[in-house]
Amino acid sequence: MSRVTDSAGKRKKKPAEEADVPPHPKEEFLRMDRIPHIWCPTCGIGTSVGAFIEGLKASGLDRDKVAIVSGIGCTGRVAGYVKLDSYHTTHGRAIPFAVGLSLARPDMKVVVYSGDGDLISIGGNHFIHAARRNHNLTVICVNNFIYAMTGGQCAPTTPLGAISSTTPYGYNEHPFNLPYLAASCGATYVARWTALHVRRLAEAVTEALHKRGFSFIEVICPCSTLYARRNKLGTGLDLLKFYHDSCEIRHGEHPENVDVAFQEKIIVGKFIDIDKPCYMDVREKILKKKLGDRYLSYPELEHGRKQKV
Ligand SMILES: Cc1ncc(C[n+]2csc(CCOP(=O)(O)OP(=O)(O)O)c2C)c(N)n1
Ligand code: SF4
Repeated sequence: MSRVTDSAGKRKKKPAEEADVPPHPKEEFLRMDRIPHIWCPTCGIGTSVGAFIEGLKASGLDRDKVAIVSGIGCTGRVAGYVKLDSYHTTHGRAIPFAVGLSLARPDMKVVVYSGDGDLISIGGNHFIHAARRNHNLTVICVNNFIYAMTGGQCAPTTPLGAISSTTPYGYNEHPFNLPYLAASCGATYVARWTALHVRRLAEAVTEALHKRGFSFIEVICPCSTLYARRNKLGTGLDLLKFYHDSCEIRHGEHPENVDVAFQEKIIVGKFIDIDKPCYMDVREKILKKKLGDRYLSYPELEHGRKQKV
């Protein structure tokens, strides 16, 4: 880095803005004033965000019509770093915030980006009902198998036998299979990739963003600091090598068959892609039938074309 001299003649670092560093390739999509981020070296969350941005770009969606909502956790930081309309909500409540936003602004695509603890543990009930109602949301769940931000406690996704701060002898509960959970609750698009599969993940993001209804992507990501270290799995890079050697792509596989076991084969791919009317469409059809002309759809309310009855 080039240097300048201060009033005392001492050499000092140039301010970051003036330094001769090339701009970040994704600068346009990031809140650079919040960078550097908090994530540890070789954590997979940032890689997933890179793929998300690529998928968003490829979708061609107007960025003013896309919002991003996160809960609390290491992954919960994502909404604050991505330059969209962003909401950093309370732990486990990303989905209800997103549902409210999506109902109030059906012209927007709302993305929920959060951790497995946030979405499936404390937020589990919201998750299953949003999928059942087929709300028009894209939910991206970074599954690092633990509650990372709070010190690596076990989560409902921790593989049987894995060590966490609260299960020092190994996790002894059966974890959720997230694609199976999402699909059985009614999700219309379900895929799983890892932080290694950046191009496939970006493609999945594009597809999910174009889906009308509840689309779900699980991204298996290394938590190098807590999960990998405690389980003696090396660094995040070692986990990427493990994904490389142990992932099998099986598009169309029944989600029932994609359980994750500790350090065993991981089935990835697009498992579900179906069409089903989303919550707003069903609601509109029923209300129109019942209320006839008295029913005001969202654009009619917005532009005040009719008087409210
Ligand atoms: C109501 C509430 N309960 C508990 C917490 C503490 N808490 C903050 S983040 C977190 C877990 C985060 O785990 P996860 O969602 O998997 O995200 P990660 O940090 O692994 O990315 C917990 C339990 C909180 N902030 N609020
Ligand atoms: S604690 Fe784990 S999940 Fe959190 S930033 Fe560090 S590596 Fe990533």
